[in-house]
Amino acid sequence: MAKPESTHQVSTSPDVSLDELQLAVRNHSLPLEALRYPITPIGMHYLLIHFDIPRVDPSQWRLVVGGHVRAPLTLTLDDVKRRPAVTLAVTLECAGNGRANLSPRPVSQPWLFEAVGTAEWTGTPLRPLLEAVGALDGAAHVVFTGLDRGVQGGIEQHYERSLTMAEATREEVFLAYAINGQPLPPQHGFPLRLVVPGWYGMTHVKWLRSITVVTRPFRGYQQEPAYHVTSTWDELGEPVTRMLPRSLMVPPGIPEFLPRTRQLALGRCILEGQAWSGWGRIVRVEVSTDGGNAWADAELGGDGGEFAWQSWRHVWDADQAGQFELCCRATDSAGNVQPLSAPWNAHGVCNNQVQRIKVVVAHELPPAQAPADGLAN
Ligand SMILES: Nc1nc2c(c(=O)[nH]1)N[C@H]1C(S)=C(S)[C@@H](COP(=O)(O)O)O[C@H]1N2
Ligand SMILES: [Mo]
Repeated sequence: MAKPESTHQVSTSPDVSLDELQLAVRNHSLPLEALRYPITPIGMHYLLIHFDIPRVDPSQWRLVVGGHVRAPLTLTLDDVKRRPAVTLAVTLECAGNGRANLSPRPVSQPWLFEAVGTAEWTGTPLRPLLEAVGALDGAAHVVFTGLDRGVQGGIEQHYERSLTMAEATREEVFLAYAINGQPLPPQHGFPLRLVVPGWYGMTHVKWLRSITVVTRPFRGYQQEPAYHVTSTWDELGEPVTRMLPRSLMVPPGIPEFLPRTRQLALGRCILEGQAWSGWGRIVRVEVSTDGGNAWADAELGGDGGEFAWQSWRHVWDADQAGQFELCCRATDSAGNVQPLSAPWNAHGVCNNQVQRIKVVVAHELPPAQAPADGLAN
């Protein structure tokens, strides 16, 4: 196996490098206060783009569905839109979410906790399309290729990933051309992207140009060695698939500009957030106000749908002044519980360790500067 070059780095420095910052300013995360929306407004959804965002002329664009099939198809965007449509709320989370909390830090996009979003995607189911082209005997995998190109690990490539035929033909898998009722914006994969509910973000290939049925496992860079959980660069490890359970909290109170410590006045405080898992439903969310020693059950909110995050809330009686560390942790119906700290791995993926929020509770908030318009809020 060729060793990846550009990603074969870790940093022991607590500070991110300018190289990491270049990625971080291109690929933004969800502002945590956006957890208040069951469906993330488009510009608040996280973004991850490995190379450049392709500019696509929809009149020239085609989707080629072929490979080891009886009747390959070339579709225009209108052809895709004329097919049966589905709309589904799906939570997407980058597999590298949490990477920057690892030590040493694998050098890549330095996510903290918030590389997530939930959108209402509209598109056409994949299975009927695969049935229409008719996979031939021996067809075992489906490769999804994006229009975007670049160099990663010393290898020039299109962004592409595969699924087994069994995964690709699951009912909930579809090709999306709209998000929250709008055509996909360029950054989310215009004109068409794959959506594989429950799976980590790298699976949802954007700017699709082809879907190719193959007989052998696909070994392109983004499939292998990327997106594997391994503690050494010499072993491939286990492939990253579905999202591990995670819960996130809206930071309460008001932030200090830097370092974003929260300030809160004494009294009743509603802690709220969202939780999700690709392995089953969220059955429990617990909250701690002492850094993870004592836990209390949060109340689970309404059903956001099988593949969308679930809201939760908990009333905290902040009746003591002082410093607190708030945490929350989710448990899914498969019995997976979010860990307080997750084992280190070389690519910095699947780190679902609990979020920690520092809060200072004071008898009163520092005196507010009166708004210039004189209107008190
Ligand atoms: N073609 C293409 N598809 C891609 C990517 C990419 O760089 N190119 N990034 C992947 C990764 S790693 C993630 S986490 C998600 C992010 O999707 P979003 O930017 O729409 O939130 O897209 C995935 N699909
Ligand atoms: Mo990602």
